[in-house]
Amino acid sequence: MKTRAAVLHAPGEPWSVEEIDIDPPGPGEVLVKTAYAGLCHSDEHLVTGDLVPPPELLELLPGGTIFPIIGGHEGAGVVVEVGEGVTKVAPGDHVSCAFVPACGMCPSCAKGEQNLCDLGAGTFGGGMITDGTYRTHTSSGADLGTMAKLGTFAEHMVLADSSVIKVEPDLPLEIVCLVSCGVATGYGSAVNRAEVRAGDTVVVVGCGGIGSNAIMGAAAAGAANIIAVDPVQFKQEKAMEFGATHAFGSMEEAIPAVMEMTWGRMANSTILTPGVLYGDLVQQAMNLTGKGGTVVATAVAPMSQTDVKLDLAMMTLQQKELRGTIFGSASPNGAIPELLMLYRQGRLKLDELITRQYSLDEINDGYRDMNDGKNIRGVIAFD
Ligand code: CXF
Ligand code: ZN
Repeated sequence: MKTRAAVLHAPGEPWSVEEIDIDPPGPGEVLVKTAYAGLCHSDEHLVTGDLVPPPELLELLPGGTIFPIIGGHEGAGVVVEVGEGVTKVAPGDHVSCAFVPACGMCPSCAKGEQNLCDLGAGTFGGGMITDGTYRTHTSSGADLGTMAKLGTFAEHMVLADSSVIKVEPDLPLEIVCLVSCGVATGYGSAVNRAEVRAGDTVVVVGCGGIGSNAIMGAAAAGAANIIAVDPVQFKQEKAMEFGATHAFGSMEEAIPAVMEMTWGRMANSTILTPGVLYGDLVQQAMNLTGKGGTVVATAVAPMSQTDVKLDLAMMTLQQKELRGTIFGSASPNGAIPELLMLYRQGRLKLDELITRQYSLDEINDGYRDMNDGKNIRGVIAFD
């Protein structure tokens, strides 16, 4: 059938909203009518080229490229049709999307680390998780890839059943959308990866769609001091609404205050959630973090970047840790229902994350607003 999607044909180009062809779901797949898609910075990383694999990796992919690609890896919708053998969901079910699929059977899934599911290895390039072929095609018949095996910037999606999580039908689908990347990633960065404990001092660097949730995660874990760092005044103000206790424009400016509030011991953890993670931010985060503390690298860094500024001797001598995280180190099938339960109880301010809704045709306006620092989260609302 025909549907509409925002397609990126090459880095540096705008999103092209066009009619595409979408096939029926194959075995183990589901057809979803998209309700909302989040404008996360990670899709912008495709536009800037930061998330485009380097040539030595690209040449291993079928066709040697990830383009053209349907963007979007944060989304929610309603199941329309299921393929052969699907028992996890049925038509009419409301689902959240998982940008890391969970097969439930690989060693990572079996150990409760679904965010590291072996199926996630093929997030970039190639076709469906199920059989490697494509369900989406341009109007001229070329295969169309999907961001993180989802492609939520489309009115319809054909997804592997390992990429969807059934949710309660009375929950607002825009909220079900947000938990699919930003909320889970930010909240989990604090709760699971930084392992924030009651009484901790936590610094969150970058207070957009991910950092705002890291602040809420730190607050939920009982942090005593939550220091928000963002150059944009509006984001600092929102950070205080989400539970930050202090806000500063830069890491450098935050240093004296963190020193004073911790009697010189510095933060237990610093969580890096800026729009782009550059290597020179790591040592700045280490400087804010005390002995035995943890720096969590959550934001996506350019794939071509291999240099990091790091005082390795002090990291060793002060027993600090630098930790990466994907999906907030949580299991999508466990975390998404939990986060939605906290929302239902009024313990997570998720409505407040959405700054503005856009139509699919307005997607480039949405990303311009994100880049201009106007949005905590913009979402595309489908009909
Ligand atoms: C990203 C990481 C790269 C794949 C898509 C999701 N994480 C958060 O936005
Ligand atoms: Zn994201």
